[in-house]
Amino acid sequence: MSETKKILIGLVLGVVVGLGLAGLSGNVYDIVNTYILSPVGTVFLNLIKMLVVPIVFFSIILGVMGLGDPKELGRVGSKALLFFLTTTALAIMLAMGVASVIQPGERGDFATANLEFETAATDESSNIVQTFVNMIPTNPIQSLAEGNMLQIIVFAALIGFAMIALGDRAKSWRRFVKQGDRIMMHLIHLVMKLAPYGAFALIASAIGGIGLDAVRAMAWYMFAVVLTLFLHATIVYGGALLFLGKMSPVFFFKNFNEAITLAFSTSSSNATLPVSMELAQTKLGVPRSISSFVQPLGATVNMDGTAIMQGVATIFIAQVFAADLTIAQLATVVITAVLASVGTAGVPGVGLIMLALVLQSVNLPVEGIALIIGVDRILDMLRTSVNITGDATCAVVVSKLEEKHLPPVDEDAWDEVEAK
Ligand code: DAS
Repeated sequence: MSETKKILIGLVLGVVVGLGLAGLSGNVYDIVNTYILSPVGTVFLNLIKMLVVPIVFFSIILGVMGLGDPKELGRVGSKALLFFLTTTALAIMLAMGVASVIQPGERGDFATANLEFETAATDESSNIVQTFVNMIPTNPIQSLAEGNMLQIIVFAALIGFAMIALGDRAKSWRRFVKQGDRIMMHLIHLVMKLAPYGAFALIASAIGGIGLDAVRAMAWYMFAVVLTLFLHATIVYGGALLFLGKMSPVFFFKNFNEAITLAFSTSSSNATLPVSMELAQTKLGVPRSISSFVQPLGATVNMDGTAIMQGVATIFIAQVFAADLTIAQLATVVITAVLASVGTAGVPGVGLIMLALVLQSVNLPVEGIALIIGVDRILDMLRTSVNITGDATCAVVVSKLEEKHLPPVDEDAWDEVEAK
């Protein structure tokens, strides 16, 4: 049985158990979650996260060496950034359109909700210039230790360029990096054997903790988010794959679904990176030199699913508070959401923090987040799946656009024994 099928079985069982727990008293859920679900889910998540930094680090070095030319990296990076910013802007505009039609904030009584919400937002993430300046690490060991993805990308890319320049004088380092990458990828395969159990525990814990009342009260809001996520993935990504990537969307989703189920289980783009990069390279034909740069960059810079939640949530909260947004304010929402997503890591729940920034940008009450926080954990799973799908779609599109520029790479030649 395929890994994906095993994970899906884990997810289905987790939903059943989660719904069962949601119907029982809070004490039962607390006990089961504290002593079983949360530990199992956290162990699985931590095992994957343990491998993300070394895999991304080794993979980018090898990927940059595969490009062979800094100008090529500049071309790949600019195409990827253009794709990311365009699809994120499309995502949030689609979301605001769907929310304006469905009107989730007009359906249901939200006056009783207790609207206390501490804004944990920081202004740095909305300052895009600062974000790019901060990409340069002052202490790369600290960047690796903290998992600062953008700084790791810069540090690893510079090492890759140095190894290109050093040529045969860096042969032993090339072999070390290649072996390191092989070891990490083997470890990921070992950890992924636990994925069905981890997926079960994570979704049972999420659904059991939500409670069915919150889902009922927020059904229209959730419907608007899920519908927009589906439309964006099928229309925007499907169209990009077909017309730009020259790839059948059916082929793409058939070969990438293990990464999508992992993103859904973990709610973390970063944790899904090792699997999503490997599938892009081995199943979707994306060269490592493109995949290892575009997907880690996308995990941090590109969050279309998150932008969709923010678009729907902004309209929903505006409706609940009877605030009419002007065209200028809607444009501000689009720009703020796109910029806020640029410097934010792909980890669980980060979209909600960025939403505070978006609401503040148009003077909407940030307390409105208290209305949606109860169902956000489930929506986070779905939007993270869209986030990483967008990153992989970009990698397919850029590799198609770049295929005539990419030099042939013979990584096995790097393993040859040093000439005596
Ligand atoms: N969980 C985030 C991610 O990993 C997305 C979000 O919080 O919206 O992409």
